[in-house]
Amino acid sequence: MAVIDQLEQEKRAAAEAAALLVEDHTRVGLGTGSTVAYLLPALAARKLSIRCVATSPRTEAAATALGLAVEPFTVLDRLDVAIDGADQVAPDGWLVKGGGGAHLREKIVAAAAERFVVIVSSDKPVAELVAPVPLELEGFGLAATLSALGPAARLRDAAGTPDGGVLADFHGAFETPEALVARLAAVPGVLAHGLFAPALVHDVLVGWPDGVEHRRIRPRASRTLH
Ligand code: A5P
Repeated sequence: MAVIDQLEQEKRAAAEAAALLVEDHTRVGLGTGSTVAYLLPALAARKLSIRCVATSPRTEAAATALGLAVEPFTVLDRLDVAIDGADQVAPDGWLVKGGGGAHLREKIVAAAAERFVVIVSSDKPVAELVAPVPLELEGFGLAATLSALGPAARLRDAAGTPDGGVLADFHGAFETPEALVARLAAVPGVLAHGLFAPALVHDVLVGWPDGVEHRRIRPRASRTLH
């Protein structure tokens, strides 16, 4: 089988396994990307009574077209579960996300969820995280922000985000994710970065050629039904 086809099968398998984790009458955060694209039909097929929020306009459009009830993320204060892809997954649960430019909303949704489930194909687990790390920058003072970040930060050739942010990537080396998080936090114009700490991550479902591996990163919080 071609490598691309194999990876697509792995994404589908991880996404379908994640769809089975969603319980009826819950609030669900929907991520963004090609792996989540397999989640949406699998979730819709279960015909659950769930309330969803989407991390991007494209996920919202796809989910709505499949009959999932998507609402703006303005009223709900907590989610029972959020499911999303990732660009890199480290053994300790650190993630790089944002290849699709939705990392600000994705992090807000992940942080609001009692359980954050990451779905990836077998090319995403890495020994340690490496650049590029996606950034979302404030347009006001953009040149000053880029100057503060140094030459390792480069604007992405992409449209701005739905929240008015400017997409960029950090291409430099970093010792640890914690060190880069601290460095980015010191620059006020950085609205978001694609480093997700293990404290946000409960489960990682990795699709492999012979099945789906379930990595448990942190225990889930207790869930209340709404
Ligand atoms: C979107 O901004 C990203 O965080 C995606 O979740 C990530 O890039 C994984 O995307 P794929 O599922 O397409 O690999």
